[in-house]
Amino acid sequence: MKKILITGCLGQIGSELTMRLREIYGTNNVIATDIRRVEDNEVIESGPFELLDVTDHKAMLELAKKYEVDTLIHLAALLSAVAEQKPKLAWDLNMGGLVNALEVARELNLKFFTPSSIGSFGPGTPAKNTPQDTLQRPTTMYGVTKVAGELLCDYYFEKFGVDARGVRFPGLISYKTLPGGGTTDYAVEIYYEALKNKKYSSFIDKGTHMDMMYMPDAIEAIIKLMEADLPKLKHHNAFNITAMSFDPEEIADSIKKYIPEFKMDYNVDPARQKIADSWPDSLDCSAAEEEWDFSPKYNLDRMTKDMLINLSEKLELPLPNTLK
Ligand code: AKB
Repeated sequence: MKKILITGCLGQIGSELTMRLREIYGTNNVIATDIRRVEDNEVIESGPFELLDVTDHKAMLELAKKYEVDTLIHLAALLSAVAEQKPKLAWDLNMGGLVNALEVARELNLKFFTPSSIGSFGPGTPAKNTPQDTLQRPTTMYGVTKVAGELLCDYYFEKFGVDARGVRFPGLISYKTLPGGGTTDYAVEIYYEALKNKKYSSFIDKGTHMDMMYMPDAIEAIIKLMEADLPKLKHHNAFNITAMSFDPEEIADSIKKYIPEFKMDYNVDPARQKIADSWPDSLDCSAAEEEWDFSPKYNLDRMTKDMLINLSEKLELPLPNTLK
C-alpha cells in the first residue's frame, strides 16, 4: 500500500484507521472520504478529505484517479441494528457501495479491503468455535449483505484478479468514535455509563456471548492482512478474527475490578437480542493465525483498563481510584 483511498472514514473504524495509516504511510498518501463533513474533526483536519457518496460510482472513480491511489479501503456501510430497521436502504448502500468500490478496484487495478462481520453467520452456523468455512445462512439484512459481499469479493478475485481482502470483524470496542447502530454497541456504551453514572442497563441479555475486539487490534489486523504476501493467503477474504468472547455479566465483572461500586441490570431490546441470538458465541481464527499471523494483544481486562483510562480523560471525568 502506498496511496490509499478510504470510504466511510468518519465511522467507528474509519476514524482510527485513517489516523494510523497517515502515521505509517504519510498524511498526504491517505485520502479520507465520507458522505458528510463535521466540524472539529481530526480526520478532516489532518489531511486530504473529500465528500463521497459511495453509491455514486463515477464520483468514486474520479477521486481514485485524481489522487492516483493504489489501494481502496471500503468501509461505508450500515450496521446490523439500523439495517434491520431500514432493510432496503441497507441493501442499496451496503451492496451498491461495495459493487461500485470493487468496480473501481477492477478498473484501476487497486488492492482492496472491505470488512465482513460475525453477522454473516446465522442460527444454523455452529455457535462455538465457529469454523472459517461453514454454513452461512444469516437471518438479518445486514448478514445477507455481508455474505453477498464476501461472495462478491471472491468473484472479483477469481474473475478479474482483484486483490480483494477482508476479515469477519466481531464487535469492535473503542473510546474514540462511537459505533452507529450495531448489536454489539452495548459493550461500548457500558464503559461510558460506568464512568458517568456507575450503572448500566444492558439491552443484550445475560448469557449472550458474542465475539469482540479492541480497536487497536482491529486496526493492526487490517494493516497486517493488507501487507501479507498474496501467495500465503489461501482464503484471501472474509477471515474469521476475534480477540475475546464475553456476555454482559463478564464485561460488567471486568469493570467492577476497577469500579467496585458499578452495577448492571437489564432492559433487553428484543430486536437487537434477536440479532445477537442468531450470531456465533466464539469464532475459530486459526486460518488468520496461520495465513497472516493474526495475533491480537488485548484481552478483556487489558481492554477494560485501557478504555477506562482513556475514556475518563476524554469525558473529563475522574480516573477511578484503582487506576490512579
Ligand atoms: C454490529 O453489531 O452490527 C457490528 C458487527 C458485529 O458487525 N458491530
